[in-house]
Amino acid sequence: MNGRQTERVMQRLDSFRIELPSWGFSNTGTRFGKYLQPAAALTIEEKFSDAAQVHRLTGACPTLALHVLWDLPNGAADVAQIATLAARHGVAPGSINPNLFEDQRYKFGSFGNPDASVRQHALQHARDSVDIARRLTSRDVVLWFADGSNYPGTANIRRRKAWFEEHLAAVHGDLTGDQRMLVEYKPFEPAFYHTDIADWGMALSFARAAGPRARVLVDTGHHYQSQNIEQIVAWLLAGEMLGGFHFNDRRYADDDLTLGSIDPFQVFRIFHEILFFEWESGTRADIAYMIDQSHNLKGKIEAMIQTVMRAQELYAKAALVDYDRLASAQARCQLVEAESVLQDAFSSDVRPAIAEWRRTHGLPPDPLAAFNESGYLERITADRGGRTSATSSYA
Ligand code: LRH
Ligand code: MN
Repeated sequence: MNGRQTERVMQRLDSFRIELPSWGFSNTGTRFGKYLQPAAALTIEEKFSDAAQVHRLTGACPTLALHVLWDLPNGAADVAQIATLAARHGVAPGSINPNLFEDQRYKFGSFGNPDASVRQHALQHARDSVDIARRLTSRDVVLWFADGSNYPGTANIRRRKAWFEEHLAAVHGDLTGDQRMLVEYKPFEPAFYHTDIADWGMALSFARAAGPRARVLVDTGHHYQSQNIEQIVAWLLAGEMLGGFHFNDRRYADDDLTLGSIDPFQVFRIFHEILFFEWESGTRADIAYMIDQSHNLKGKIEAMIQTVMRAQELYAKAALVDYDRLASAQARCQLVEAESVLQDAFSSDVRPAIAEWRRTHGLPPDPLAAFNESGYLERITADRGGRTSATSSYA
C-alpha cells in the first residue's frame, strides 16, 4: 500500500464505529443446550464492564445495544442504573431492542396476534421502549418480531399485515428528536411456515408506511442461502431507507457466527456498496453498524474483539477501491477490469495501516494479544466463576 492508500484507511477508521450487543457477553445457546462459561456476564454491570474492555482495546465500540427485558427487566425504573453504569464504564447505551417474543402470551404473535389484548400489550412494551430510549438519549429503537405461523391456513396473513401497519405507525408516532425505528426482517425461525416481516421488501413497505423516522435494519444472518445481500443494501441506500446492520456470519441459516469467519468477501462487498454510494453521492450514509452474535463456544470477549478487528479490516479494504477506475470500467463494460478493481482492494494487506492507526490513537497494535495479556479474563473468571446462570432464556 502506498502513502495515499494508508491515509485513506486511517481516515476511514477514524469514523468507523460498531456497536456491541449486551447479549453477546452472556451465556447463550441453541435449542440443544447452552454451554456455560464461568466468565460469562450475568448482570448488566458485567456486560458494561466487558464492553468497556473491547472499547478500551479497539477504540471502535463506544455504545452497547440493550435488550429491554434482559437488561432493563424493570423497564424505565432501570434507566438511572443504566446511565450510572454507562458513565462508570465509558460506554454509552446504544440501540434499544424491545422483546416481543419471550413472553408466554406471544405464542401466536405480538403485533400480529389475533387477540387484541395481546397486541395492545405488545404495543405498550414497544412504546415503553421508545420512552426508555429517549430517557437514555439512545437514538435507535430496533424492532424485530418472531411473529408468524408454522402451518398453512393457520394465520390470516393480510389481517396480520394490517395490524402490523397500525401498530408500527403508533410506535412511530412516539418518536421524537433524532430518534429512529429500525425494522428488522427475518425469513424464518422461530416461525417455519410464514414470518410476518420475512424479507427486505416487507420491512421496507412497513417502514415507509410507518413514517419518515422508520428505516430498514439488515441482519446479515437473515437471508435465504443464495440471496444477494449487497444488492438489497444498494437498493436501500438508493432509497435512503438503510438504517443499520446486525453483523454476524453464517454457513446455513441464522447461525450468529463471528463476522467474516465464513464469508469475509460478503462483508467486504456490503461495505463496498456503502462506500461506493458515499463516493458517488458525496454524502455520508446514516447507518448504525452493530454486531448481533451469540458466542456459544468461543470466549465471549475474545470473540467480540476478533469481530471488531475483522470488521475494521474488511471496512479498510473496501476503502481502498479505486472508484474512478471502477466507474470507468463499469461504463465501458470492461468486466475483468471492473472485477479486479474490487479484488485488488480485497487482496490488500491493510493490517500494517490498521496497526499504525491504533498506535496513533494510543491503542494496542494487536487488541486480542493485549486482551490475553491484560489478566482481565483471569480476574472475571475468578470473580464470576462457580455461579450457575439460568439455562432457560436466550441470554
Ligand atoms: C433475531 C435477532 C434480533 C435480536 C435477537 C437477539 O434473530 O437477530 O435482532 O433481537 O436476534
Ligand atoms: Mn438481529
